[in-house]
Amino acid sequence: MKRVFSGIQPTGTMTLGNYLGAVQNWVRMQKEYESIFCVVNSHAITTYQEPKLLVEQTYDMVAMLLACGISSDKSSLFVQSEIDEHQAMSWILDCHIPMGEMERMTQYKDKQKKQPKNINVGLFNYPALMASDILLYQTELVPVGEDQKQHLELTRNVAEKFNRDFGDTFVVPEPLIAETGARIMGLDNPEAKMSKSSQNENHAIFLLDSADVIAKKIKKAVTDTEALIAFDPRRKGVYNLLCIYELLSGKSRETIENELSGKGYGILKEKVAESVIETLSPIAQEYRRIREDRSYLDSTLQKGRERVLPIAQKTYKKVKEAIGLL
Ligand code: AQP
Repeated sequence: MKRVFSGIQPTGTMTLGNYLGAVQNWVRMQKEYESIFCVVNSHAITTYQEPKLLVEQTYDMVAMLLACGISSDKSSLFVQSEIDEHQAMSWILDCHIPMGEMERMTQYKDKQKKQPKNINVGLFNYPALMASDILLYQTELVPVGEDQKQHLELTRNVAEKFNRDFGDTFVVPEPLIAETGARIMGLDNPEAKMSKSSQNENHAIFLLDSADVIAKKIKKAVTDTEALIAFDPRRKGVYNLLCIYELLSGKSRETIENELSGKGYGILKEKVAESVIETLSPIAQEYRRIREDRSYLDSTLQKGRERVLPIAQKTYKKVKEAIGLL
């Protein structure tokens, strides 16, 4: 089986974007691949996190992944900070990533524009830590959203450069990007991707939102004045809603266009809300059950850590030897 690795930050409640763009695919992948999934809490501290809240949000995310269908038997699920080799490897990769390449990363530039006062070196360096997460496990495939494609390219570049300079050390990973769902956009602003940490209350659907809240947020979603229902990526608001409906209903684009032809945006929004509520309510119910049981969460994480630690240690040792570190 090919090995996949992916991660999610515990920076808030999982959004529909995280679910449709990433986690739903991870659940499917468990059957086909040797799967390693990580709650990347060290990535989360690139922006300030209240310490006690970060601990709780880390457990929240683990419980949410399990509620979505990540299985501790089929996958290895662990928390990034519990394996020190991630940070250590990141420093070594830092020393092999050209400054210019790091400076080109668009996610850093976007975040820098949004909050120019709170920028730290860690945020700039985020892609090196992400590369170390992936390369430590000799990952073959990385299921990433469109937004992470550039970071994966950097990971591939540093792995290839390292292999050229020091001999074959890393597996060079390939991206796995789903056709739809690659990028779910904000309901309030279909130009920006849906994010956990947005401050606008109508921006994202969270997996723990009640049915009423979901319906209200979708009702307020930005559309346009054309009142024409068709999968046209240029009409971003309507396209985003249709993509969400497509992914959740499992219907083809043609079927959806026929079903909604001649109907108004009100009906479209009702259909989207129904499908979102139908998918999310059993997940929220399962989440509440699992989240209560801290010892189950701890033992699941322990099991995941024990499985992946030897892989990380082996790669890190190989890398140190290759570059002459005692
Ligand atoms: N809107 C999205 N559409 C599709 N995929 C998405 N992902 C995130 N947002 C969308 C994918 O979810 C996985 C986990 O993401 P993350 O939590 O590690 O970081 P992120 O991409 O920064 O997610 P957020 O929600 O935007 O978090 P904040 O607000 O904290 O920065 C990744 O595979 C990502 O591609």
